[in-house]
Amino acid sequence: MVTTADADTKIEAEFDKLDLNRDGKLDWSDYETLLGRYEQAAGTGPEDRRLQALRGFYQLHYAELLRHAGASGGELTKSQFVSATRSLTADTTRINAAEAGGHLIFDLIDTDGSGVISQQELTHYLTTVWKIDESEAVYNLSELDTDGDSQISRQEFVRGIQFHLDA
Ligand SMILES: [Ca+2]
Ligand SMILES: [Ca+2]
Ligand SMILES: [Ca+2]
Repeated sequence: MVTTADADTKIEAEFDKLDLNRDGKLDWSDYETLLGRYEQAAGTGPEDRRLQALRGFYQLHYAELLRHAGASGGELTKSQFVSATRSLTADTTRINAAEAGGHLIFDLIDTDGSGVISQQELTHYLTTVWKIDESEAVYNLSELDTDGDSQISRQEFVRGIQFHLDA
């Protein structure tokens, strides 16, 4: 059983990940930085439809977070982000953000369009977008690869991402 405190710790870690300029606030400029990294990882330009879809997703998701936080300005503090994420996760009248985002991100990581993510594709994504170490990327694949075939299927990825965010 996952406690509320555990869930909050995960959401706080998510905030730290997203606050890319490390100013303790989440605003749209952090998402722009993130989208720029996705563009770099994809090796394409802003005309890439997968990137456009991801931008649209983040815009919608961020607007929903602001709405749930009751934020008057265009930024969120960490505590506002935590409560807004919890309330958004509980809001079943909206799309399942983790699932929708997971599919879009999968499409971008699977650069050769094979329908599965290889270790090479995952490492490229994680080191470019999230600036994590290659060894950590290897660990991440083993975490997501539930059937042990050394690749991540779409289902494994989307389920893994959801668990990561919702649990
Ligand atoms: Ca920030
Ligand atoms: Ca692939
Ligand atoms: Ca697998």
